[in-house]
Amino acid sequence: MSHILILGGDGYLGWPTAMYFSKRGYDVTVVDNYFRRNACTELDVGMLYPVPSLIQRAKIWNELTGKEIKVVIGDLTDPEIMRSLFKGDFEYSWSINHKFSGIPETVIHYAEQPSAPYSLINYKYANITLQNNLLVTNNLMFALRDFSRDTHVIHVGTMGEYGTPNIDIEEGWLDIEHKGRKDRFLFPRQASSLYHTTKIMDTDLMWFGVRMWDLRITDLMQGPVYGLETDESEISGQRSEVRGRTAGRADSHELRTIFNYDEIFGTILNRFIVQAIVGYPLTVYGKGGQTRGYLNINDTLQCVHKAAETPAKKGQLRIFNQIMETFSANELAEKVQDVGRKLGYQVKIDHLENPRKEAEEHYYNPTYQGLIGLGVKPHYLTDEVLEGMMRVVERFKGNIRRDVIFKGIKWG
Ligand code: USQ
Repeated sequence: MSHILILGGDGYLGWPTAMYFSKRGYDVTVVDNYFRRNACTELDVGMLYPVPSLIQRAKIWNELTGKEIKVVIGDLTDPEIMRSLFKGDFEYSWSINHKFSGIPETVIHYAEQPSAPYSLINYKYANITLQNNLLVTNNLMFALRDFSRDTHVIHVGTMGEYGTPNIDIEEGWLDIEHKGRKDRFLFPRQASSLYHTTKIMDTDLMWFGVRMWDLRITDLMQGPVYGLETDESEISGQRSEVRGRTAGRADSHELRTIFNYDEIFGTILNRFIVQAIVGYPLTVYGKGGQTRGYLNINDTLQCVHKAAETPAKKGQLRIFNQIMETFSANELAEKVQDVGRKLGYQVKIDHLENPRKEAEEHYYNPTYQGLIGLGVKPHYLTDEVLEGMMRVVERFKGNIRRDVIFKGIKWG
């Protein structure tokens, strides 16, 4: 059984990824320090529903499927904790037999502060973002150098590394001809937040590790993700039935991922869905021409799986653009408005003064064929998908806090 280590296994993507691989027969270990949950508590931003601890979720998963997701609670900015995961001299926070699964064949690295607005609240949050993201990545590079150069790392980067250049965006690399000579370089990167800048720096650290130590790394340049259900999270409905409760009640989401709709940790489409349900005018920033590449959370899982099945070669930094389609903020708002209206919601669209410093009208033409070439089958943003999200969110309407939807953290 292939051992897969998921760094940041409690987060929006980490926990669904853990269940996805566990269901497919991988031996899964997750590590997390509850950074995201603690930040949500500290900043009082709320979540759509309460989520059991990582340890509780691993126990529920085991109860339902008989499968084991091993849990380590620890802070990966501590190099000794990172190194212990490769040496085996650590304590599981939860596991059935507490037996080391061995050096992982694959590491999926999500253990980062993921919010652009968080990184620009003030210098303190900027420093937390820089320290967390860069130390975790650097600790991982050195652990690989010292204990396991064959392990394949899948890192989730961001399309925001490229910014919005006035030329087509390639998948990671650009061939340059200069004064009659040619070479291949990382595609120019110019992020508009400090969070996105740490992802550029991650790419540079990993590219260094590949050049110096022949590491094998896949960097996935992901766009904003939407969605709250995956096949595996829906198993939890069965548990409610087993317990004699009605499936679909508020207790049937125990394996569902962390879902934020606030300005700091919520991404645009997830936010718009919640706003539509609670009658809050959709918060389009500025002119709304900001265009990004989007993907369904189920496609994140497929992409990471395909990347794991076909690892990068030794000494290769392989980069894919992980998006399935592009939309402007206005297009997303109009889609949510249309579907909301069909469901009986009066959805208004607002254009707020943009708290961010970003181009509101720009050229955007990224290439994103690589992952589809590996066999990923995209889920597109259809009316049915939007309706499905609204149907889930409306069950938790009573939990939605209007005061956290927009605070206006200024970037400029
Ligand atoms: N936007 C609005 N209204 C909102 C929220 C966002 O108009 O209420 C606009 C933003 O101004 C931006 C776009 O929507 O132009 C996307 O914003 P977002 O908050 O959905 O995404 P972002 O801050 O860029 O970050 C998110 C994730 C991050 C990931 C990134 C991918 O939080 O972890 O790396 O998406 S990307 O955007 O491609 O860099």
